[in-house]
Amino acid sequence: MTRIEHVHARQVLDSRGKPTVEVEVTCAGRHVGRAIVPSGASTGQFEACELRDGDANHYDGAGVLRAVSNVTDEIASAVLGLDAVDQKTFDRRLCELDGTPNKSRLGANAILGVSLETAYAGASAVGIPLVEHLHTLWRRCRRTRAAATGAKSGPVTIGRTAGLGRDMLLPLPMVNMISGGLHAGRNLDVQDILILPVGAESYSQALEWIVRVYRRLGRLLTDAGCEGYLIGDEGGFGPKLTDNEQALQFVVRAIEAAGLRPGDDVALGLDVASTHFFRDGKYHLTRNSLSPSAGGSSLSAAEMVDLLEQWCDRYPLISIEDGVADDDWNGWKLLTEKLGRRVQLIGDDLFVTNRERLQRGVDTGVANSVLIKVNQIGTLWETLETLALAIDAGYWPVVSARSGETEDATIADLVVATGAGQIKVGSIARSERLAKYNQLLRLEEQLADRAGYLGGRIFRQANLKSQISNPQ
Ligand code: 2PG
Ligand code: MG
Repeated sequence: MTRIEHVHARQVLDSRGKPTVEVEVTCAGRHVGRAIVPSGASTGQFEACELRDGDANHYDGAGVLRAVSNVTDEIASAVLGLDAVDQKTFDRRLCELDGTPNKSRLGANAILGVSLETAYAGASAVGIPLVEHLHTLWRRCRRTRAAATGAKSGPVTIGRTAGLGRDMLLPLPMVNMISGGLHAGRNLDVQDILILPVGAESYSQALEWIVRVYRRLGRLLTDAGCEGYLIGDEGGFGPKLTDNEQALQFVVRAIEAAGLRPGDDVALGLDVASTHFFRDGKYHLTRNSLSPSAGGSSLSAAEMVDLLEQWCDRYPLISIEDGVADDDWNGWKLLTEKLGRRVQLIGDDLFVTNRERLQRGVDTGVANSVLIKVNQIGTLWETLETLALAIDAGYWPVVSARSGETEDATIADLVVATGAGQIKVGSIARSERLAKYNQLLRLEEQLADRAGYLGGRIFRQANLKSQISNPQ
């Protein structure tokens, strides 16, 4: 048993210059790394609560000094002496101490910092790298779940999720090329136009293709007079375009300019983040000129789904996140009925990494994939539990960063350790993004044959790719 001896926290800044919580734990007389908490801009209303000071004279109210003192006072006293290796008991203690359903008393930012940092302490106590320790925790979580539910410890849906979640896997990266929505001053309605290098044979090859496409895209945008050098919060280009669909066309052209085949080598993904333009039961699009048949700029859920279907017909799209809003369960049902056999439908704002919300989705047949963000739920163990539920239910997990990030690269180790199969951490510009991509390169080298790579085969297993039509 390795007991927590000291917990320290401080306020540091994230990639948008916004304060966030950094935590350090001392075990066996030494510091063991540090964890820094990320923060979203397009946050879902059902996420765990991020505690901000609200003092207008200090970082415009965004300070986290209360969260920091919650760590150093109440949380530190409660966890001193606990075993750093027993993450489940540790995280339960944190949840009980907070006592609210959404961690609003102590703050999910305070709690997550301590939870993640304890994983570093646990790894150091056992004397193994973080990724190995997380893999042990993941296996323990799946065994616990299997014992509780009577389910076999392994994917229940053979074929669709074969290989996912079983062993360590380098992930298929889903990478932001063009940023819109809240991440780029609402230049576009859609928040992210992403690429998935499904034809790459390894993680490092995937990364090289991504960089190639990104560079070609910058040149194409610049040549077209569309500011191919301005970048959004996550490092994707933030051009002022007249239409959402124009962004898709630019990315397809960039893939071709990179000498790669749209669809077969590199497919497209979207994070529509539609919750953020959903009001009074309508989806209010401001950049929709190319699709007038979809019914103008204020669309019903059915028209929104039709628009997404048209895009799937015209472009090699294989993944759509938050195509409809986080509380539009009927819209989600419709979307899943129309496109669920054809594309990956990711619930982000919809599920907020929350087991109960994901279970509702599974029970009602809504979506087929879930975004996993550690700070949406607030502890590592709960994150693992949601991942385990997703894998058992045949939902593809995509581990994701936030738009406000730091040099903390824990999620790179997490995605490999759990074999989740896919990761989304923004573009390949900005160091808080590269911190994760580079850690994955290290893990690829260090783990060698111990970690597999399914890459785009995840999609082939579901026979999705054969249904993707070529772009015009
Ligand atoms: C998302 C994330 C990351 P944010 O919507 O998926 O792209 O954005 O962190 O702002 O919620
Ligand atoms: Mg999202």
